[in-house]
Amino acid sequence: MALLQIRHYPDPLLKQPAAPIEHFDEQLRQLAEDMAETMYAAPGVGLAAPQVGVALRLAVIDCAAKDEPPALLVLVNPQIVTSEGESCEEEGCLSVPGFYAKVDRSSRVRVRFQDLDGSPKLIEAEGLTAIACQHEIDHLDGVLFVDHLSPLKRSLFRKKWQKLQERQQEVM
Ligand code: K1U
Ligand code: ZN
Repeated sequence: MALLQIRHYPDPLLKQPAAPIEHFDEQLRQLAEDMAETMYAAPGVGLAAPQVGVALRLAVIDCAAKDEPPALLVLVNPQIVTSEGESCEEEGCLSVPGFYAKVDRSSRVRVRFQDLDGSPKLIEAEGLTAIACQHEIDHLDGVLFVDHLSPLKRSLFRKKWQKLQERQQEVM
């Protein structure tokens, strides 16, 4: 097991659509395991492979509450097949640390994916798990949550991000 380095905005890999996974081998299993460890350590409720520098369609999600047992979902080649309802909740992103914003999403989704053996699966998700599925699948398509913001909010984000970077340069 290993902790992986999480890439931050504006890393170009975060803007690149990831490639479908075709080989269900030990290397894929190891990547999924390392991504789960990295997500739990961050801590986060999801992580997509491009965030750790791997342009493949793999994501891990665990939205279990602290007092519940872990409920790890490993999604290989996930696709949203149906979306229903509306939600507008505050989101953050491990690749955009320190910035949070409300994002319009569907409140319920059905996601088709493959497991680590390549077997097809279907889940129905709502609440935080539905939001995490949409957030992580966006990462696989090269989309960040800030891309969903209005032009005005996005320009405020860019200014705030620049200031954060400048402040970080000052303390280094
Ligand atoms: O992909 C990522 O950047 C991880 C991100 C996913 C996310 C899913 C749903 C809503 C917002 C963000 C995170 O996990 S950000 C951290 C986070 O939301 C969290 C961390 C600890 C406990 C609970 C939530
Ligand atoms: Zn994210």
